[in-house]
Amino acid sequence: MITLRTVLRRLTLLLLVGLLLLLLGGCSESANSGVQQAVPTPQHSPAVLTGLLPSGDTAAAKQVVLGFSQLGSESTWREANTASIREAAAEAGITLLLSNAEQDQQKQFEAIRSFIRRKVDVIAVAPVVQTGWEPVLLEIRQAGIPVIIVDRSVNVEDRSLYVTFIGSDFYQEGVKAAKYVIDKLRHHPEAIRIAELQGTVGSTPSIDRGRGFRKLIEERPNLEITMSAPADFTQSGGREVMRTFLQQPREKWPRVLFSHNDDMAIGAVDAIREAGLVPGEDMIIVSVDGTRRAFEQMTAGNINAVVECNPLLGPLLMQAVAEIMAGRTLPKRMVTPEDIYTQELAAMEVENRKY
Ligand code: GZL
Repeated sequence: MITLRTVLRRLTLLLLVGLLLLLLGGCSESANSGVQQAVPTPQHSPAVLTGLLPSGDTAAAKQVVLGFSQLGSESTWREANTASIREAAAEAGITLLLSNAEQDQQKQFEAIRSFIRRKVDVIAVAPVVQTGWEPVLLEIRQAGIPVIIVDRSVNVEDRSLYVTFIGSDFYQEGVKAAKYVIDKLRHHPEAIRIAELQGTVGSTPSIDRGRGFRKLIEERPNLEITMSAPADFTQSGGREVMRTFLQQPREKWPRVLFSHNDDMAIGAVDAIREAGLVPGEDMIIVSVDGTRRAFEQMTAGNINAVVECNPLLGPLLMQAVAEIMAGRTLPKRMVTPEDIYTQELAAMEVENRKY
């Protein structure tokens, strides 16, 4: 016969067991909510495999879509830049929507508005020129999409319109080029005329390389920039503008060429040779970028020195995207490390060039 006492004892036991189970369940729940559980990494999310997203974040990891407005395909540098970004996106498992604006800022605006309509997770922009970006950056902000500026910079009052700017220190590139020229001609006190091939007018690299170069040259009374014109960072542009420089009377011909990029310098080499001069000897040539083609020209003796400007920004860009998607902050400025190479080093380095 079951007494009341027995019933009460069994009910109490049941209650205690239920309470215990409830507490254990609650702990594992709070453990889940308090600390990210290391869930098994799904094989399809390379972002985690490449360390872009710590495994603990895989619960938050989703197929990230990056809209990238590339300014054009004007040079060897640009082609390497685009390839680096495509490869890094594929490796990171990030879906890349890439639009080539063919050096037309309006086309960049159109591409960005299409990214907004498609509600991408992050927008990256390589701005063809520095000015005119506030309106479209405000549209992106109103859409609540984070922006990364890549390669070249934008002139905006409100720097909160973008998360970070990933690119080179172009002013220092100009300074390095000038230091090379000053050192190369240190035993030449006579008046030295310098020609300058500018890049795209209004672009950060052209503005800042020119400023950095002039800062040092202006301190040397015997060095003067006597010819300067834009050639849009293209090889054909460099050849055509150098041809016009050399249509001047011979006594006005420059002794030095400072070219804002390798492609224009390589085009200028053809024009210099057509005029009966020996490039690299009759005309000292210093350029910027550090492409394999420029190293080959240095090895051949046609170009004297090249200041490196690294186009391989893909991995850094994808890391920045991953940080933003993980809710972490980034420095406003991320500068790519660079060097300068001369003819003496070119033969050893040429095979190492990745672009
Ligand atoms: C520099 C980049 C410039 C390169 C050129 O970061 O914007 O544009 O120097 C390229 O070769 O066309």
